[in-house]
Amino acid sequence: SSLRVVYAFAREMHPKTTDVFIQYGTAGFRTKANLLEHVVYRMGLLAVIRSRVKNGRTIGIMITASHNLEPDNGVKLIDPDGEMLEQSWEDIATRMANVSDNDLESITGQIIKEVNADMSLKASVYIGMDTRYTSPRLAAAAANGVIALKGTPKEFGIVTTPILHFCVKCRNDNTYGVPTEEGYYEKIVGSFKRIRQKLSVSGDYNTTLYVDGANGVGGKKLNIIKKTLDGELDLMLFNLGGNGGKLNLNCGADYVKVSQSVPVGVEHVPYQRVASLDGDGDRIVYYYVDDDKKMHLLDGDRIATLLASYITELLNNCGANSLKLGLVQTAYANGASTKYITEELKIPVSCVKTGVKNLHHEALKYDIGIYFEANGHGTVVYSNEAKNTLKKIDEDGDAEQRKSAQILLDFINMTNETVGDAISDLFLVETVLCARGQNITGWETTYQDLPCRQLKVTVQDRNAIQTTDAERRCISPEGLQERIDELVCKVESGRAFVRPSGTEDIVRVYAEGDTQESADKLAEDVAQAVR
Ligand code: NG1
Ligand code: ZN
Repeated sequence: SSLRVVYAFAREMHPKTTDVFIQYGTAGFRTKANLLEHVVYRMGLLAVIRSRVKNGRTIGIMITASHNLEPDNGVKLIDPDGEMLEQSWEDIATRMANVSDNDLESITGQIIKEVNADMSLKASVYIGMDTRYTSPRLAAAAANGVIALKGTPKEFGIVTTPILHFCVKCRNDNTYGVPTEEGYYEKIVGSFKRIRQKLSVSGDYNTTLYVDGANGVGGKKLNIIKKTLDGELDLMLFNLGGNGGKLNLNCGADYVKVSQSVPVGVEHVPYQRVASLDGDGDRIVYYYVDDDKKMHLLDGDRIATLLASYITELLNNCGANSLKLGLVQTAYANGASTKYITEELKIPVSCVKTGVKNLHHEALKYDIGIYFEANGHGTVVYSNEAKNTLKKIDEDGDAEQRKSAQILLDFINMTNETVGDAISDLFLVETVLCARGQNITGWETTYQDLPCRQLKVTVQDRNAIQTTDAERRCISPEGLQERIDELVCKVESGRAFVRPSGTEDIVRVYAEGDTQESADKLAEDVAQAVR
């Protein structure tokens, strides 16, 4: 049969060359790039099966290892609404990835039966990749997998992860936009320009923004966008991948956030705001350096509170107070941000387990759900109810109400609701700062972060650590939580937790305290307790 040929082809073209077990984790499969070719080929097969289970709707495959260094790569699947792959399929993906070449045919057949896929249907798969030199080869393997099961691949070449999510969503729901890179610019950047025409640049806001592109795809795309801007924003782009700059090496959002220091490759002018992106353009943090060259970080929590307060203001102005707005964070959210949201903004906040899919799904429970990881991955999602309410106000409201409703509708259009998106988030932040006539220090004064520290600990078996309460407490190994409690007690405003990473073979330690010294010491003491 033709399937026979397919599997023979797999063995020859994309053979499994390793016996190391690989798991579909929080960010799909991620490991050294040279161990991934067979995995990606098989994800091509699986994407076709998934597309058929979804009645021929388009599925996405993104080749990226995000903020990891150049030698790594990864692959993740995108579901029809532009969301992360449904959780129950993660195990199926893991089975597909680990089966031997000899058993690939029978396991694939078994899975097709289990998920009840009608293999006579059409199947459509969108494939995108980041700038890694190993990505084109992997994207080709994915396309081969799609073709093998008679699906139709469409390759987008080098795109940010959120651009691919956006295109998948648009292909399956044409009310959302046009499923091309240009369609993305048209919607996101077009809305930004439209809003700018309604606002005036005033107060302390300055249109100059520096950007650290992490030597990845996000900076490259901003370079395209930059040429279409008309003075609304003056982008000064750094770390675009030229001049020997290495992807994510001592630069990018993850580096800035975790090391709490400025990236290499960026010119630093005191008080100039800088946006730092990660390697695949789905995370963003802001920072500036002061006169003493001290870095001030405005992370994902800070972006979330900025957006939440602005949206709340617009909702009040247009009289749409019945819409329920909520914020979603993880245990990594700075305690000061949670306090500010609850006590000052008086917005409900929930805490979920690390991993974008968890945040996204929790956010969908609100009419307007704002979710951000402290590391800068996040977005806002709006229910149909919210969108319809605002459209109605735009038609029936008084002049003041209509004005706010229109700004909010543009704000929604500027948002990539499918997933956290550095480019979209950048335009959202710039819009709020402009609307408020605020500079980065003005934004910073809303609350003061508690000093914090993140550490990585290498252990024999990271899964020996099991957690509960949205990862804020651990239930095994025995005695560890008691020890952490003892250490936390000794620190003013102390908080600490540990959890196994879903993307690296390490345990992550997080600690907060009233001073940097106490946070550092608490993190070190907890790390010691884990070792
Ligand atoms: P792990 O390695 O599970 O901590 C990291 C990030 C997540 C998420 C994923 C996917 C932290 C502490 N963790 O997960 O928030 O972004 O990568 O990229 O930042
Ligand atoms: Zn990323």
